[in-house]
Amino acid sequence: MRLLFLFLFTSTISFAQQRPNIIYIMSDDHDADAISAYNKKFISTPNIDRLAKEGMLFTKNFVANSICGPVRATLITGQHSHKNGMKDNRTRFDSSKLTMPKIFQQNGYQTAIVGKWHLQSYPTGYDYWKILPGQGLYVDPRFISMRGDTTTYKGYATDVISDEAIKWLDNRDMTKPFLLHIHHKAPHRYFLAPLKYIEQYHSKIFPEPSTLYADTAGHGTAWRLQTMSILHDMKLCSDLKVDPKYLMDNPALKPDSAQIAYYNSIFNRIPEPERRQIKKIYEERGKLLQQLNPSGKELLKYKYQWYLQDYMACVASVDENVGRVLDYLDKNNLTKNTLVIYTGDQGMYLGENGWFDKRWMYDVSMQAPMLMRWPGKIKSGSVNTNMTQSIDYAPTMLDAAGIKVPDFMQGLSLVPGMTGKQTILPRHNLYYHFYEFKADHTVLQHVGVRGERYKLIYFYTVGEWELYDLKTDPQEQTNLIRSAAHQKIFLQMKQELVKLRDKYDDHEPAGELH
Ligand code: SGN
Ligand code: CA
Repeated sequence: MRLLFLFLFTSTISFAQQRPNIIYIMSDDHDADAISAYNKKFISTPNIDRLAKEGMLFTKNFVANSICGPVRATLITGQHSHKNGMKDNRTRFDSSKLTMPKIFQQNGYQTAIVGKWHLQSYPTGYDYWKILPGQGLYVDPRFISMRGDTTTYKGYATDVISDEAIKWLDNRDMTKPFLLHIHHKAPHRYFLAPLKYIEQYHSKIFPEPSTLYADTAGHGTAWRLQTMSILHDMKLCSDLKVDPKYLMDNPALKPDSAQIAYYNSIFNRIPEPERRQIKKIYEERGKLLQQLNPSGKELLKYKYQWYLQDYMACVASVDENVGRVLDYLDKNNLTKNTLVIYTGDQGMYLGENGWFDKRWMYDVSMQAPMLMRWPGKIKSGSVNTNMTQSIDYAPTMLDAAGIKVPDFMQGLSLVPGMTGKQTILPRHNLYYHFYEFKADHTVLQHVGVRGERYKLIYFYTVGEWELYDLKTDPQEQTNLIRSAAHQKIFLQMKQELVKLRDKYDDHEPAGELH
């Protein structure tokens, strides 16, 4: 009897070991340019880069609706927003839906999520969860636990999320394979890093994008309506931590009471002595503004540098914490049988067009970083240049675990491409639909299609089309919609768009696209 039990026990373990574990790490607003495996000009991220070195870098990974909650709903459903219902950040995700983590559970996996959730309803399908309420806090973050209570944890968000994820790994049921989601808050706005990284980054000078000083003249209504300009919309006191006292006598820069309150709420959470030390570093910014009183382009020049200094300092901490998780896998003999995926929820403007934030179908915000490591399955140092999309995440994870991908999922499994069995994905155009206009940064609703060479966008509430040639104009500055030479391409792309809308069953806005 004991022998039989031992046999059953060990065979359960070996069966469990055959099925891979999956760790999916997603940071908030982490642009590919802020990962050195993609771009070495801004920051060195040796730990995230390890995934590319030992695995695969996806150079053309895109989202379907460049905004937080919707990407997260797509992650767990494998569906476009109109199908999973989560069209914008204000929607409440219907947690009774069948989702990817639920299917993992049904197939004997242990499932867990720690960090940012942002779907308004509580997670389902996870055996364990600990989530940040809403956007969460950088310092001493609060977490909602499965019991429904909210507890404050001492420390910096990225460290605490990793601590909690590692704690879960330590206490998990070792007989089952696992699916673990680690969702960081950083480097989301208001870009607050730990002291050691603020010290490292506050004096760095970053290269300016060639479109930093671009203006909206000659562009469409959507460009005119957006409120995501670093010069006009990024806040000195909250986003860039300038002490209000340096701005009070300056009529052009004087903060309102809400900004002063925001500044105080950020700094009041930082414990001493760090608070004093961090304030001291940021004093340089206030003094500079007081002495030089820059405006227009000159002010933008400074704001851009300060934005990148703070953003990259947050990324440095994310990278350190990815390293901690990879070390844990090494030390616990888990590296070989674990598929590790790193993504950001979408791209992020780092000064291109003079902007911050995301939302647009332009490549800067539609592209999301994606790196994967799966020893023995993915060849180290490989690069995947197929156009992949957020609808593919769930099918890929299920397929990697040998679980059938349900028909309701709209994406493709990337496993054949990851394991060298397929070089070209059987899909040549990506569909995109953004909805959240009347909220932050006022980017108009749009639908569109991205092909390998051309991109067509339709801002349907104002009836304006944009067509870009991604080969000759990768920064998407010249709208070719009125170019006589491009009318044939316009019609072809329009047909592709109609086809994709049929394929994915999206009928909003109703009627023909004129
Ligand atoms: C907050 C930010 C916005 C950001 C949204 C959505 N403003 O409202 O800049 O676009 O979140 O971000 S802030 O003043 O509160 O920082 S998302 O990543 O959750 O989609
Ligand atoms: Ca985000």
